[in-house]
Amino acid sequence: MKIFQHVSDLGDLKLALEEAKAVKADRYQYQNLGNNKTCMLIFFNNSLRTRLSTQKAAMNLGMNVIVLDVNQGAWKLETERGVIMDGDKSEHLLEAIPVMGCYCDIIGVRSFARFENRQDDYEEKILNQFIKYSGKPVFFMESATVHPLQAFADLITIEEYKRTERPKVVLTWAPHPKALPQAVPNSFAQWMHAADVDFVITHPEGYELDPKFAGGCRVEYDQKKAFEGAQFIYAKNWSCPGVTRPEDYGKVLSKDMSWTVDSEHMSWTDNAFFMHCLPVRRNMIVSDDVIEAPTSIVIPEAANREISAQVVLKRMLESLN
Ligand code: AN0
Ligand code: CP
Repeated sequence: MKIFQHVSDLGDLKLALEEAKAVKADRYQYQNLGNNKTCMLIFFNNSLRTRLSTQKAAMNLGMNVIVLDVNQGAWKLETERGVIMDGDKSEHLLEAIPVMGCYCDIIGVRSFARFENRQDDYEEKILNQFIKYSGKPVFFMESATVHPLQAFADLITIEEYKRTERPKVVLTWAPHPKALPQAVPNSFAQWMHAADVDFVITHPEGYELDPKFAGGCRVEYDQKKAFEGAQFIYAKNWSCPGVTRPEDYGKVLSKDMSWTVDSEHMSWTDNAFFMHCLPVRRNMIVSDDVIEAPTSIVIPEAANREISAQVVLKRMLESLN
């Protein structure tokens, strides 16, 4: 595997889930696979889980790890070609990327949506430059439009906790004070559509996800109806994807607190498990009692980030020549 961006990059999803299970059962069985190989993690944005779980996964495989927070200590980077660099940016991404590629065997990059220009974000302008100019396999650690390591961990978690063969899984929008990217819901929709689950998305009008990711997924605008019979509630805020009104891209269209997942919401479900990728704002997205309930699986979900990262790194190591 040379790129990890979409669910299709894993090939057969059932096989990938079996591999995840095997890795979890003995996460040190490949501890020599990554000997003398270096994993570089580049962060343009903050992180707790991705940073720690991916380092841990790389170490389980015997890799060396280098982490760079671009905004803390590196030169300020220009990303546009043709700019006269007479401002505060000392280096261009077009030199920085191949230089980073010199020092590693595999690169992970986190670079969120900037919300300046929908087309730039949805074309994955930054990550595609890493693919083109680093000369190394690249895995996405939340880009402008996707967060595949999260979605893979989410699917592993659903597999572990499901009580029926084909559980009902609901992705629900919930309110948040600031504009957040669509990467997590985009990937979650893409992965759930590919998985063997009964998947429903619910959100206020105007929050329709891009069909590139959620095409073919069922949308139910009535949150209560969507929750009925659900075995997994996956809450997440996202800002306007700008599908129907491009001028609204990245805007907060609603802060409707009736969408906050509380115990009344959970009572509409089939005793559902509560999931969220974290970090989560309590009593905006989810009430204290729901996230603290025995049916909340946010911590095992986060724990599975180590497993999803390890499967991805293992496959990338196996395809190095
Ligand atoms: C980010 C987001 O919503 O995409 C990261 C989630 C994993 N969340 C925040 O910025 C709070
Ligand atoms: N869920 C997730 O990716 O968390 P971090 O932003 O802390 O890495």
